[in-house]
Amino acid sequence: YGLSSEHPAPRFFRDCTEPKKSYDAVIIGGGGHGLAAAYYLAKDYGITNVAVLEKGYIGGGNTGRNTTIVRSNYLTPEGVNFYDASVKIYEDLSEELDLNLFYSTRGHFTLAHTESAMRTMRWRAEVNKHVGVESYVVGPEEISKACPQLDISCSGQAPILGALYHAPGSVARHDAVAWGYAKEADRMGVEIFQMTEVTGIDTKGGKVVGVNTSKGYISTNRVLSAVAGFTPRITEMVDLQTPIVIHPLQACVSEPMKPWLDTILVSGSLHVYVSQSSRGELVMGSSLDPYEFHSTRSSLDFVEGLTTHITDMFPFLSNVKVVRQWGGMADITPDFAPIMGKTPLEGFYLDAGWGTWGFKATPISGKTMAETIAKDMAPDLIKSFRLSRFEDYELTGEKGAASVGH
Ligand code: FAD
Ligand code: PYC
Repeated sequence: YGLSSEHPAPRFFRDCTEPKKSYDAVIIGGGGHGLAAAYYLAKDYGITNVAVLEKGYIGGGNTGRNTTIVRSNYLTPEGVNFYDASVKIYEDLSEELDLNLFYSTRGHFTLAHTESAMRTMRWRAEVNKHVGVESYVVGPEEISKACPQLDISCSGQAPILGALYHAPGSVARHDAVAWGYAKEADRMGVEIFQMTEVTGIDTKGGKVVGVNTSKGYISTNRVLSAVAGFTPRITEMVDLQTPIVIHPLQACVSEPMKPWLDTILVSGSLHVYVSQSSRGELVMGSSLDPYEFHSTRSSLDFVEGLTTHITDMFPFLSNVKVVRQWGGMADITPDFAPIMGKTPLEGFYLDAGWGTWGFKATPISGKTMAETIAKDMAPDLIKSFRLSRFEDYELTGEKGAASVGH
């Protein structure tokens, strides 16, 4: 890009408005996953005649609503391997995308307040160690050393017995991840269309042949759906059944404070988690709302429940203000693992079921979905996430590692 008035330098990516008549691949959804898939299609496979169609603005879905925890301390060896591959990409991603993602390794504690929770922590620690990921069980003294501000008795409500400590646990600037992938995909020729909604998928003889959009018809024989909480609306367009249900997940931030919280803390029993962002806000969330609901509204009930438990852990925060709260639409699967790969419809690829856990997977999901599209075959790393596992009764049970309560 030049800097002349005819070719002004774009801030991050070109402002594409009129889609072409046809593309080699169309990606529905300009969240982190769709943009990462576009980036790796271009970078790893030289497939650049690609359109990313986003009905709102890029990163405006769950990517820009999440609480940015990146970790690989999962429960199944398949899950640990997959998320570990993502953590490894994240560690060098600012350099790769030439954009500061504020990736910050903090160490992640999953607190256990009961003996049964301790058992799950030991189980996860052993699976993690077996796969080569740095996680181990620690006692209250080690937790206090890492976070002296934490009341280990939780105001007498639920004394902490120990925790799963995961050294690589990190946080990042969520929307920068979407911007970085968009910027680099655009540089390689991918076209990104904001305010462009896919309204239908055209098929012929069991194959994808195009998409209808708010900006007209586009022909293509490869379509990736990467729309998280909107997945049922897209799968409905091609009569594809999945077991995904949508539940709201809410979060909030406090007013900014000087840095004091170095670690990421999660309490499954109190249903809360907290970290401090690079601009000083406490980033906090709790469990899924217990009902199916397609909405991004946030509630008083949420923030009251959350702050009650956060002040059990940190009584001195009782006068600190919550300054923003919001909701996202989490696409939940029965086994709390994603759905990735090919589908029975030729040329229709699915990246979904990211529920409350997909931000950390953005790089590796992009990379593996790009490979699936380029080769029309899913790599081994994501085979246990295939859609057909539900009819084969071969679930990949990750509920015990899902972080927030369910
Ligand atoms: P999205 O970012 O939602 O992008 C999908 C895009 O598709 C949207 O921008 C949407 O507008 C677009 N779209 C939908 N339908 C259409 C259409 N018909 N046409 C065109 N565009 C369309 N995960 C973690 O790993 N760590 C966390 O700490 C964490 N915390 C979370 C906290 C909250 C409050 C929430 C809600 C989620 C959290 N998650 C977390 C989960 C994570 O946010 C998601 O799994 C992840 O962001 C999904 O990314 P995505 O790119 O697939 O989807
Ligand atoms: O997956 O670590 C996670 C997470 C934390 C909060 C929501 N998801």
